[in-house]
Amino acid sequence: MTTTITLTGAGGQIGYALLFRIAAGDLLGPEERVRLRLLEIPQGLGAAEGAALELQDGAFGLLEHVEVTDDPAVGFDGADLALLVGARPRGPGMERGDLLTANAGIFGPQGAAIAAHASPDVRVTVVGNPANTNALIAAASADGVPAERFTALTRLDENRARAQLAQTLAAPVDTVRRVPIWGNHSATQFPDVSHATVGGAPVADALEAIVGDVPAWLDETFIPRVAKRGAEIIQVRGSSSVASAANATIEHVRDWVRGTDDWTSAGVVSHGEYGVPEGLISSFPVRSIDGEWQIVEGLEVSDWARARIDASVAELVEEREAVRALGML
Ligand code: NAX
Repeated sequence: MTTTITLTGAGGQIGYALLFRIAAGDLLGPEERVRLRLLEIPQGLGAAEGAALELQDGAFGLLEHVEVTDDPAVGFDGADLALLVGARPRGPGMERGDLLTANAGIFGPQGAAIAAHASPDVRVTVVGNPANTNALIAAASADGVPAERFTALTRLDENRARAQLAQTLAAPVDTVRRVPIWGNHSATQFPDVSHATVGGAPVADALEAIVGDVPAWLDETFIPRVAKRGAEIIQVRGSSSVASAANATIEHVRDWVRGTDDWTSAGVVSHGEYGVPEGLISSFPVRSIDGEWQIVEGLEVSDWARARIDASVAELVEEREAVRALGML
């Protein structure tokens, strides 16, 4: 079998980190061949073409074909998976409204091109920021494609949260499970340890033995550390997260296609679950079953957690209102 994968922003940093892992079979396994379509803007074509030359030099057995283009109609032609990584970064003096407008101008037309040219069961993952609202705009512009086919990446935030917990508990990271992210991929996100387990036992008990006052530790240490990890990476590394973002993207798409054995996190369309207004693309605890994300329902949400979920969802509502006010939804 061969899967056609479109990657936007293929000439950028995360694109460069993603391409070689996809070609090596990390996304779809060692049996599935891939066709890559690299969509860039004219200024990014050289970098994408260079990456395509290096892909050729990798002599990857699973890689059938690579096409580089700046035409969305060509870029999304027959796409089974679309990874929307390219976005307009916030430049000096740019207001939030300017950022939303610039990105609406990218994700609206890309959503329309996906509807017109991609495979009917295309799965879209938005990485480019503001990821949730960009996914909302793309979904709204993709006539005939169900909104469930559009998702935003919050897996990196979940991985950061699990890694912080593992470090605090001195436990292997793969024994820390069920740490969903709620809301927006932004500083308001809520990494939720209420249902988390370590080695199958509740994390709360283990945490109390180590940090003492768990609610204070969550508010003052854990939540800000996870929510501001992107800024910490920029400060230490001198540039934003790249390989960890590519890794999370691989895990998100792989789980969507192949299924999960436990919860994870993804920005998916709300049908009103947990009081999140219908139509927003919000992060939830999710499972992937038969190739579809399903929101984990029926979880008990404390008043403390509720307030944090509501704050992040309020930001998503504001972003939606701002895009609507610009006439872009
Ligand atoms: P780079 O600036 O290195 O690359 C972006 C690439 O996108 C550039 O090559 C640019 O030419 C291209 N591009 C811009 N507009 C395009 C369009 N209309 N069509 C096709 N390509 C286009 O950024 P990079 O470090 O790769 O980050 C990419 C995006 O990921 C940014 O928006 C960033 O904020 C976002 N991130 C999202 C994360 C998440 O967890 N959701 C985490 C990592 C990252 O911060």
